[in-house]
Formats: sequence, structure tokens, C-alpha cells
Amino acid sequence: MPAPRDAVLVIVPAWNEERNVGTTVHEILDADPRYHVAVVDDGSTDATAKVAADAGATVLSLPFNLGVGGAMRTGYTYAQREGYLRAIQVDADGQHNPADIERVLAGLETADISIGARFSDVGDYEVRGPRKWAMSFLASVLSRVAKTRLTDVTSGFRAAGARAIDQYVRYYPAEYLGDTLDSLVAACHAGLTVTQVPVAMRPRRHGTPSQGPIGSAKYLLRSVFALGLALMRRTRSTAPEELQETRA
Ligand SMILES: Nc1nc2c(ncn2[C@@H]2O[C@H](COP(=O)(O)OP(=O)(O)O)[C@@H](O)[C@H]2O)c(=O)[nH]1
Ligand SMILES: [Mg+2]
Repeated sequence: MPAPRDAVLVIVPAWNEERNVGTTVHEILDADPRYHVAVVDDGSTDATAKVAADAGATVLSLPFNLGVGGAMRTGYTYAQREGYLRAIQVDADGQHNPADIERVLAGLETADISIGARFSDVGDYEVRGPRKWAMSFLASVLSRVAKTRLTDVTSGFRAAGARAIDQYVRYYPAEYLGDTLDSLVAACHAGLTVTQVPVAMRPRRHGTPSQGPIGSAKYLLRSVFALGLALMRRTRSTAPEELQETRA
């Protein structure tokens, strides 16, 4: 039986989040009865899967660690199979406020993908120095690709309508940060539309991020190169058609 038309699959990527995932799942389920939760337990070595299941989530357990992108693709595949028309990523660590899910979903009324963006004058999220430059560079490139102004393109708090779910099942890269950027570029190239809504991010509840400041700076730099490749893919894949046009 397919999911009810107004149901929303909330996909929660989780890697060793036994201390956070229970609260996160409870908060999501309490926010709205139409929210169904799928926790993608990505080869955790702690009790993440059990805590998530006890809290009322469907748990998709991967046999080994694939990274956030691999986990999200798993979640979107599940959404497609179960017939959900809307899905949204919410991190297990508590940074994404379930009270904002509704706002991010509202963006789907006008676009295929809606990004919950930090620092759109809401909240006090701040980055400085090279990280800030890299993020605003990436945002300006992506804004051009998406043909709309985007300010926070590495945010994982993002919703997908039915067309975007299908697109993500076809293509979703696994690399940290590359997952958010490259999937967005591919979606835009496939003709999907993007919008952003302002949200405030909360601090991670327990534990430390999977990447420290040096790790995330390194990944950010890699993403700049990966983005270049993603943009080139488009050039290559459109070239033969252009060639045909000039021949015709
Ligand atoms: N499935 C999966 N989730 C991960 C992995 N690394 C981090 N996460 C989850 O992705 C979310 C964001 O990760 P986090 O380390 O907080 O990254 P940050 O918020 O970008 O600093 C959290 O819910 C993590 O549990 C991973 O390798 N696989
Ligand atoms: Mg986090």
C-alpha cells in the first residue's frame, strides 16, 4: 500500500548517534502526525538502530559506512518505493529543528527542491575567514546554476518533491559536502527548480561533528574542485546535441 498523499518521509542520516537520535525522532513525530521517520543507520557501532526503532522510526541499516550521501540515496530510494510524494533530510544530531520542517516543506509549493538556509538573517549562525569565502563562492556558482539566489548550498536541511526524489534515486554522490553540492548541480541540470527558506540552526546536542574544522575546510576545498567537475559534466553531456543542431 503506498504512503498517504499528504505523508512526508523524514530521512535521518545517522552514524553513531545513540545519544541524539532518540530525541530527534521523538521531536519529529511529535511535530506532525503526517511525518514518518526513516533513520538510515550507516554502519554504526553503537546502539543507534535500537534507540531509533524504540523511538518509533523505521530503521534502514546499512552493513557498512557509506557516508551521508550514500545514506540519503538509500532514504530516497525507500521514499520512492513506498510512494512518498515529499521527503526531507533532518540530521540526527539535533541541529535541524523539527519545528522548521513545515517551513522548508512549504518551499516545495513553488520548487522541486527547498533548502533550509542558515544566515538568511535568522539565528546567529556565523562562519569566518576562508570557510566563509569558500561558502559564498560556492553559493554564487550554485545560484547561477539554479537561476535563483542561494546563500547556503551545503545545508543538509532540504526537502524534495516527487520529481526530486526520482532524480536523487538516479544520482546522489556519496562524498561529504559533495553530496549536497553535486546532487544540486545534477538536479538543476536535469531541469529541476530550487528555492531556499530561512531557518535557524541549533547546536549539535551531544558528541562532535564527523569532521572537525580542518577536516571540513579540506572537504570544502575539495568541493570547489568537485563542483568544477560537476559543471563540466553538463558541458560534455550537452555537446553532442549541440553538434546535431549545428548539423541539422
Ligand atoms: N549515514 C551517515 N550519516 C552520517 C555520517 N557522518 C555523519 N552523519 C550524520 O549526518 C548528520 C550531519 O553530520 P555532522 O557530523 O553533524 O556534520 P555537520 O553538521 O556538517 O558538521 C548527523 O545526523 C550525522 O549523524 C555517515 O558517514 N553516514
Ligand atoms: Mg551536525
